[in-house]
Amino acid sequence: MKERIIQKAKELGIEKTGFSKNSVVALFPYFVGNEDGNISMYARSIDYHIVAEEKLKQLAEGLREFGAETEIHVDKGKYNDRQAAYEAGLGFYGINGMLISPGYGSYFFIGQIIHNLDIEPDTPDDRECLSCGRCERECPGKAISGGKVNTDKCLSQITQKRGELTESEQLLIKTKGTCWGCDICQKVCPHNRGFGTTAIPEFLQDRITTLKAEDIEGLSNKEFKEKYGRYAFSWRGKSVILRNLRLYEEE
Ligand code: B12
Repeated sequence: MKERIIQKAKELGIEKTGFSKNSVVALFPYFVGNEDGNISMYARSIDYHIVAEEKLKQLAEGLREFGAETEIHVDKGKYNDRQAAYEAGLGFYGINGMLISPGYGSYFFIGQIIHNLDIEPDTPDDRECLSCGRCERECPGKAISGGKVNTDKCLSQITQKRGELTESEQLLIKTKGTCWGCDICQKVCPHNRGFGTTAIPEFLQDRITTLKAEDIEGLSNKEFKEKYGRYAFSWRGKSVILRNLRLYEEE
């Protein structure tokens, strides 16, 4: 059964599939090479929720042929996607909190199909992070320490926060020039070297790498959703991104 599921996943363009206790876990690599921009790399193409859910829907049909009940989850609050992928043998933890998978580094999304079939789980990958400490040293908010990420200090989290930012938070956005997310702990990571670009076509198309305040300030919320609603940077709405852009465009 495992082999048939893995084979079906491959036909759908999913190269890495693993099995945790109650889910089929799939990885969706998104690295497209080095490009400049002020949007984090994960949010530059059509939203990964849409892309992964579509592929997992088709894979779930295959599981239902074995009589399974299935539920698809990509990035949903109560499910720990990294833990599921770790248990399914698809990667190991970096000290930056990221799950790292040989061949993809940490530039991949994780999706799961929860099911009720009796499938033997895979074994976790016992490789380890080099623990070189570059991510700790280079993290703009000094959020990484002792293999844990303090999310309050994580720049990705700060760019996504609603409302008023503290002065030090504003300074971080200003100096790093990001309007959404942060890639620094991944960019400096030696595990993220020496592999090719993603083969998932949706991640290569319609890319937006940079936003300017003038692109969005004249738009109503509805127009913003119409123009950018298919991108993962849009879920917080227009005002959060505009606030971030204005912080460093004012200079
Ligand atoms: C909330 C959230 C955020 C928050 C908080 C992140 C955080 N570090 O907790 C914010 C907005 C900051 C964020 C940022 C990012 N996120 Co996010 N996020 C999530 C979400 C929705 C939940 C994460 C969570 O709270 N998990 C619960 C905690 C307890 O688990 P954890 O984060 O894995 O931390 C534990 C492990 O690291 C474990 N651990 C550490 N070392 C070891 C070693 C061993 C051996 C073991 C067993 C365990 C272990 O200990 C930690 C505490 O228990 C998940 C999707 C999901 N539903 O799982 C995506 C997810 C984790 N995010 C993802 C991504 C891509 C990002 C960003 C790269 C986006 C960006 N470029 O800005 C950054 C990365 C920041 C970072 N260094 O972690 C991907 C990660 C893919 C990957 N390769 O790891 C996920 C899985 C989404 C997805 N489905 O693809 N994220």
